[in-house]
Formats: sequence, structure tokens, C-alpha cells
Amino acid sequence: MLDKVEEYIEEVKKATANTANELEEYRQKFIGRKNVITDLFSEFKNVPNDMKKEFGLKLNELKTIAQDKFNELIDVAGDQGGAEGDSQIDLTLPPVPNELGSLHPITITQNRIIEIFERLGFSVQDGPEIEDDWHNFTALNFPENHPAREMQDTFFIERNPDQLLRTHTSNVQIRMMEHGKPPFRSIMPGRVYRNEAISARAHCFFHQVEGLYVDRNVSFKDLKQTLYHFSKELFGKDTQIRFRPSYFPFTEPSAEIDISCFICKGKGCKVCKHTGWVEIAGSGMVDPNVLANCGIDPEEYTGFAFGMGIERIAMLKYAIDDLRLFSENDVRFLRQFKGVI
Ligand code: 2NM
Repeated sequence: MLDKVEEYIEEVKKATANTANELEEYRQKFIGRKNVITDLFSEFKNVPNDMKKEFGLKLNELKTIAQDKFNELIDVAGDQGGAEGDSQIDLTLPPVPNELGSLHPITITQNRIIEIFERLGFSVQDGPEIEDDWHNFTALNFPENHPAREMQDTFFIERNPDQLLRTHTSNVQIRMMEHGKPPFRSIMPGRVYRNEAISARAHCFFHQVEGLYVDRNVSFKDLKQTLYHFSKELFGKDTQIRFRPSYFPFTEPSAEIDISCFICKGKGCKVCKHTGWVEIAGSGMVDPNVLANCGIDPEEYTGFAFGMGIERIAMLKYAIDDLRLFSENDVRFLRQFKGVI
């Protein structure tokens, strides 16, 4: 029995603990509530009387050095963890950083478009998304029976059919022209609504940037050069541009704007459907009726206007093939724009 005590004394003297686990093993064996030393103490009654004194002294010695050793081991293990007296948590370690989010591709594209036009001297204007018939249709020279005025194409507010969700951001142009004096040189980015079935190519809401330049002597060549410059800035300096005749109620003449396909450089590919050209915007000279509707003398002033879909531009730029991705907020999609500004 005495030999056993001496064996433990030797073991305690040699003990080391380099990890929290080893320290815990030592603690359970020599310090814990039921340990080898308490076991030996309970054997005390079986020790012959003439041995009791020596056994007791040795056992107390074991108990003392086991505790001293434990205190020593805590210090060592604690130092290794870095925090004083605690081997489990290191309070000096830097925290796990918060993951940064990313800008939405629509925001990235919109900011880029704004940046290009701001450098040409265009300001940015904002207006209501819930609009009346006058600012969304009538002032823009839409005839009474135009199909866009049908329930199938436009969301009307049920309890007041004069109120609707704007179908384009031209309402902002009308409000600006009604309340100010030329010259006007502004772009209007924002969300617009159409009563469409949702698919890869159509959605019931999307985003537009429209632009307006009204002053004395503004001509079609100003429109052409402005959008030529814009296209080169956004899609690259080798971009070619072409105007196709078109029709809008609010412009005369009107033109659709195509750029040379920046994927295949005009050779023909899937993006341009093998035509070498992709459509990016509609445009035209503001119809004199529209200027007159806003109290601007069409004999004195002329203007050009244009409009483009931000989703469409973003789909071209980032090769995105489904419009629904923009509004589903799937982080696997959004994460890909990390670091893009
Ligand atoms: C487009 C295409 C062509 C346009 C016209 C006007 C206004 F108010 F001045 F008459 N605002 N926006 C316009 C012209 C919009 O979007 C495809």
C-alpha cells in the first residue's frame, strides 16, 4: 500500500499537461471528487496500526504535491491558450469577421449608367411610382384607345381608376417640364410596372433609365452623339451603333438603338441571335405635342429623349439569361457580384 503511494508521488512529479484534455485527465485522476488519493484514504482503516502514521504522512504528502502540481499545470496550459487562467477560450484572438454583402447587379448597372450621364452634364431626377393617367399617358401623347391603356398591360388602382403603377419613368420628365423652364438635361432611373406574365424574358416590374434633353436647337445629331458616347463608355470603345426607325407616341421621329454585339464583335453569336447587333434602347425627338402639354413652346424649344431597361443592359453585360434571377434574391446568384462596384 505504501509502495502504491510512492508510485503515485513519482507519477505526479513527472506529470505534464500540454493540452486541455491532458490537464483534465490529470485533474480527474488526482484532484476530482473521486480520485486515486481519496480511494487510498478510504483504505486507511485496513492499514496495520504500526504503519498508520507513516502511511498517513506519505498520503498527505501525495495530496499536497498533487494539488501543487495541478496549479502549476493550469498555469502552463493557460499560458499556451494565451488567456490568463483559461485554456479553453482565447479572448485575444481576432473575431470571425462579418461577411461583406455585395451590390445588386441592377444597382451596379444603374450606378454605372448614372456615372456616364452625369459626366455629360445630366442630373438625376426622381418621381412617384403611383401615378395618374395624365402624367403616365395623356401628357405623353398616348391616344385614348392606345393598347397600353388596357387593363391587360397596366396595373390600375382598383378604387381609383385614374391612379396606376407607372409603366415607364417618363412621368418624371413630364413633372419636371411642367414645373420648370428649359434647358432640361436629366436622366430618370427607377422601377416601373407592367401587367405581364412572369417568365425568363418578362416580369411585372423592372427598372428603366430614361433621359431628356430640351433646349434651343437640340437636334437628332445631339441624340446620336450622346448615345454613341454612352455606348462606347458602357460596352467598350470599339462599340458601333445604329439607329432603326421605330414608333413611340411621345417622340417623332423615333428610333430603336442597336449596338454591335460586344460578345462576338459583330460576327454573330447566341447573344445577338446571329445578327451581329443587340438592341439597347428606344429614343427620338420629343413630340411637339408633349412639349406643348407641359407648357413649353415647341416653336422655340426642341428636345431628344431615350429610354432603356436596366435589366436588359445587365443581362447583356453579365450574360444572365433569366430575368427572374434579379428578383429572387438567391444568394448564390447575388454573391457573384461581390467586389463589383
Ligand atoms: C423611350 C423611348 C423614347 C421618352 C420620351 C419622353 C418625354 F417625356 F420626353 F416625352 N420621356 N421618355 C422616351 C422616348 C422613352 O423609352 C423606350
